[in-house]
Amino acid sequence: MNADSFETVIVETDLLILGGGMAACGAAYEAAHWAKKHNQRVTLVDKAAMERSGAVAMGLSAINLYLGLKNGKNTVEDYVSYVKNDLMGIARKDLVANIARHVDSSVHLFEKWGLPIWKDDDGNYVNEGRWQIMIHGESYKNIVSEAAKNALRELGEHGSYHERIFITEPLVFEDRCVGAVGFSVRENKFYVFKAKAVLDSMGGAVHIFRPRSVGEGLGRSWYPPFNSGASTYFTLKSGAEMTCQEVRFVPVRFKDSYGPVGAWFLLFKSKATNAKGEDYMQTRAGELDKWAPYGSTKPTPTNLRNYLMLLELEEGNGPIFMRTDEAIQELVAQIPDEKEAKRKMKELESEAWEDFLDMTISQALNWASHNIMPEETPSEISACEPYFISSHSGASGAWISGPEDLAPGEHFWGYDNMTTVQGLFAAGDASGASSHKFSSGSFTEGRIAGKAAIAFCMDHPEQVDVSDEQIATLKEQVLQPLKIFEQHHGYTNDEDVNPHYLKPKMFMFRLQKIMDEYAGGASVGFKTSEALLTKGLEYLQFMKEDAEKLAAGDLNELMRCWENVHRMWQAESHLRTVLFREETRWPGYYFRTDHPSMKEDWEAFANCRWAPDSGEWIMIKREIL
Ligand code: SFD
Ligand code: AMP
Repeated sequence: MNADSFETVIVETDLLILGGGMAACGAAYEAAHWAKKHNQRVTLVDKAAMERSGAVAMGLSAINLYLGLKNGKNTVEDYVSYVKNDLMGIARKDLVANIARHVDSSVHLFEKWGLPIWKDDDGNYVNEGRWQIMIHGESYKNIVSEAAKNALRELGEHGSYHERIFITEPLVFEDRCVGAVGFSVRENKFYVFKAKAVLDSMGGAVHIFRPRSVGEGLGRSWYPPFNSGASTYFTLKSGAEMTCQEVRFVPVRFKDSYGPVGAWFLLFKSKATNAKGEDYMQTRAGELDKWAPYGSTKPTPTNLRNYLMLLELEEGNGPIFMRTDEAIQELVAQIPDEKEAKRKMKELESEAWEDFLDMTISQALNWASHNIMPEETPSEISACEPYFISSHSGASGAWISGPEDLAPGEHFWGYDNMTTVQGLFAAGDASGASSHKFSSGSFTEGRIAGKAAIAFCMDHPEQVDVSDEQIATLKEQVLQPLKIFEQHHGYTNDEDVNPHYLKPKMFMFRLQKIMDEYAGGASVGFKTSEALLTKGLEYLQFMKEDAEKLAAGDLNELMRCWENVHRMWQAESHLRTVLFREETRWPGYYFRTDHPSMKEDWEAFANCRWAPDSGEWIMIKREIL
């Protein structure tokens, strides 16, 4: 493929939304409303097709953030303290509260657009847990993306969405983000998007750590393989400050096919036990005292639930089982009438299968192929490899401005959700320290950011132009892997093995090996130390040098090259921040063997910034306000 044949396409807009997931859809929906009023243009760019892109591609079986404020059962404050406890004290209260106070209205919109939400006999939503409601959500993403597209269509020539364009680099001019560049994954086209404000909402990251699924299972993971660290790369390369880069998420899932556990624990009230049938949440409750004050909060923080399970495995008490059989039997036993009990059994069975069919279909296939009937057989669960997803129970992302009415002075700098770089906004998995926003909260945060970004466009009407020279350099850089391949591929018989270059797949394997073995991946029981991290960073520097030699034989491989460069930056910010925080605060996510307990002086945010001028990494400790 000839890199010189690429056409350059320039798109000018006011607000540029990067990504087409939950946050991006929320942003498009809200921004379109304000853009129409103020005659602004909105452009959205997704690497995939919006109707099935991002984490919600397969659908979801619950909406994990709904307060039901109208019913008066919960308050925003309740939610904020739940999130803060779950993250062992590390959360931005202003950001969490801002999402929580607006999220219900987003859920009501989803229902209006056609999302079927479970209802009880009185017409109320069926809660899975205190904050979660059940949905028939196989088509969740189709429904939400259609609404976002319609909102953009309503803007006529001022609104557009571009699919299958992979965003690679930010356009930065004098400390302001003024657009992005990328390429089509279907045609030989290099894209330049020039904008007044840019919203980074390209999700979190997977396949940075070596997955448990290797060999025949390669590519299977809990988190969607399409999200590969673009959000973090984009904000880092723009020079923005990042937060909580050490706070990865290790979900516990049904083993090997990554089926979710929430419905089992919360809706079906199931227990997880070791192989001897002991409920480790009971037998190991004493361990929680070591993690005071968070160990004693209810519910037990996610990472501590993981930790108790990991201790069982360390002592050789595996496998760990989700006791689906006991849970179903117990629910049925509560019904005295035999006929009614039979009906209930059928209902529970169908709900159990739907939970997987709505969002992790392969888990249903796994059950079917192993002759598992959940009402009769328990299933193995296990801790997955780590992911970066701040909208769930992780927290990594950009350090952003809070809302003026809630944020303490230092946490407000003009526009909700703006990063420390002018004109660059972040939402969903791209923004940090506001965990547990989930699908509904990410959409809501997108709305908040979209509205603020339009306000920024109004206040900064000047169109900052980027020089042709800068664009030409970026084009050269982005297409370089194609050139390298073209130049050298004839040198060997096997195009994948060549002394002049390396292919993205091998590059990814190397990154995963470093992260797994040195940064506390699944194969080493999530343990690491200063000595290991320092060695890991050393190896990562070699990788950075070798990244110059990445080669791509076609457009798909070009995308893979850049995905892995993005992953590498996410990995580096993670390694550096785990090293910076000299304590263990989330033992079920990672454990620093050289600093095995929580320290009072680390009840703080660990932030970092990569300085574009000098290439230096700056580590910053910030107070929790
Ligand atoms: O329970 C580029 N989540 C769940 N949330 C719920 O509310 N209920 C559930 O039931 C959930 N479950 C769940 C969840 C996640 C996953 C992976 C599973 C199960 C298996 C969490 C939500 O899904 C999550 O919070 C939101 O989706 C986050 O929204 P956002 O917008 O931050 O990310 P996204 O939706 O993944 O979208 C990312 C977009 O970016 C695009 N993209 N575009 C251009 N250029 C690039 N270089 C790009 N890189 C990525 C993507 O294509 C996508 O459009 S439960 O099991 O936890
Ligand atoms: P999951 O399926 O693990 O992604 O969980 C879905 C939702 O249920 C999230 O809001 C989790 O925080 C919550 N959750 C899962 N397991 C538990 C548990 N054992 N106790 C409390 N909350 C849980």
